[in-house]
Amino acid sequence: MKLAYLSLGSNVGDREANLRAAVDRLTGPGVRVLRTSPVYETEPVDYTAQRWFLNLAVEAQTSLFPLQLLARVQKIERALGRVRAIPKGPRVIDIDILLYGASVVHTGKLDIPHPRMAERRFVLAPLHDLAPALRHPVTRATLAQMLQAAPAAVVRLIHS
Ligand code: GSY
Repeated sequence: MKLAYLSLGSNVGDREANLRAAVDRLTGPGVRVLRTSPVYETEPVDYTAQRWFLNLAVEAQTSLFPLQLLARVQKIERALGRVRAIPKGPRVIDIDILLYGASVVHTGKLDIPHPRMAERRFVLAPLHDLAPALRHPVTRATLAQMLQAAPAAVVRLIHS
């Protein structure tokens, strides 16, 4: 069993309902959601001319291997109607695997820890709410340290 942390985001349609639907679908064979973070409204990064996102983080216990977990989240993204129209553009749901225990994974399909998590306040703020003392398996920085060092970006707490 591993403890995995995932980041979820939505900026199309009923963003909150999309997040809830994705969290509900995560629990299933081999995956149990233990905790979800508060929800944040966050300014878009990378492709900025789009609606603001709602983001949250999830802590889940899983017996799936990383690529099996990736297949599960991609299935949920497809089921909720994600279409990859514009790269980094609007999406009904985006689910990223951030951490998988203290494992480091590099395949052509998947990199864990998520390679851009240190630059993304929209990832770090909700993740920090779940596990402030957790350490990045490579840099050994705590999430509290990472959040403090992350580039400025607006992340607004919506509700717990
Ligand atoms: O990588 C996740 C999708 N995404 C987001 C997001 O979830 N939140 C914010 N604030 N900006 C984003 N840019 C992308 S791409």
